[in-house]
Amino acid sequence: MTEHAPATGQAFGVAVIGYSFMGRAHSNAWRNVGAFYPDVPGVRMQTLVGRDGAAVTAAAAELGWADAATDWREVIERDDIDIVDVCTPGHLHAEVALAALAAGKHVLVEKPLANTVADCERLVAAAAADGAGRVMLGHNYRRVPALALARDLIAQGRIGEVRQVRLAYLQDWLADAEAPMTWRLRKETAGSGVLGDLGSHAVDQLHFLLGEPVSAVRGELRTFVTERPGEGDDGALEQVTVDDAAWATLHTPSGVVASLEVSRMATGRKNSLMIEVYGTAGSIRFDLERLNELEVCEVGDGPAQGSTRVLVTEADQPYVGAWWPPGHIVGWDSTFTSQAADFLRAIGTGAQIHPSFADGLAVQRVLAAIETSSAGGGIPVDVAP
Ligand code: SOE
Repeated sequence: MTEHAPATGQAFGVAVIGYSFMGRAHSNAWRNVGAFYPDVPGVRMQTLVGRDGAAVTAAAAELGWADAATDWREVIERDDIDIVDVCTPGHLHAEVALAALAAGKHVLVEKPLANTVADCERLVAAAAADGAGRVMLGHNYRRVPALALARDLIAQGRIGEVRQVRLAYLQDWLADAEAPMTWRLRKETAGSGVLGDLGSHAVDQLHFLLGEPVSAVRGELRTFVTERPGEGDDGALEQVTVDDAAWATLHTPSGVVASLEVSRMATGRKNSLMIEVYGTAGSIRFDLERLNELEVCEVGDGPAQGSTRVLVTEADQPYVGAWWPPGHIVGWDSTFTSQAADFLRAIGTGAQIHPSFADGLAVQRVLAAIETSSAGGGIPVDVAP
């Protein structure tokens, strides 16, 4: 298969590995991308892959896939598959993505890229190898119109020199101590808890909005509920081996200082990624629970000085034109569709796409440094470039 053309016919055959929450969100994106982005190469929703044959067959029919399979190794070798979309638990990301790259496929991986720095480094090397397909990391919030606009405003200097950033990604689906174990609560499958799950999004947003890496951290991890009912019928308690909440102070080479707070026990917060960027000439505030809105403050004078609520729904604003008329807001799901469109466009043109695997490695190095700092009682830790 040449880099930019489907192996068979005029559409790229897609296989999604995994059919839980992210598998469903990605299926929705592959199903809708052609309708909202007719300019990108076409896709054929070929195969949905999962371990339970009956369950994945039912999910494939429900989500619009041509067929279902239980053996991802067989699927990624098929000639009718051009794109492999990895939506498995984190401990399988590297194995599946490396095999798909070796098979000459284009590869999209859900965040975080992998559970360890070493696995991320292997993926970066494989993606750079001759003949590798295009790759992309699924930090979908880069495709929220308000956050893409925020990045543009910062890059244009509209809030001046950035000094201070506040990041908090808060959910509460684990606030109940009786909420049962899942793969996300075991280190061997998730790598870490909320730090990798939600902290990876927040750190990637810091990199995205500022255009520079994190160079040093101090951090603390906390597990509030150390054991939960297991998934078996007997309800026996199982040890939680990952973090419930994490805090960190992040430093950048240009002198920006950011605070990071992530939790999946923040009672009342359902999916609140709050970002505040404070510059010398203004500031920006965003909350994912109000994802169509951006609060912008540009220092001025006169009686109207203050913050403005911008409803980011104008066709000339990032990632809006493909959707609806002004004021007809988009949803969380739209970010996956816009992400799929950018990936397909990059496959068609051969252009570099972000987040790349190198972007994922940069995030993982920050997360690993936070864990090292926490283990040392909050000591300052430099982040490898
Ligand atoms: C659960 O915390 C979760 O589904 C994350 O895994 C996703 O990355 C985030 O977008 C929504 O919440």
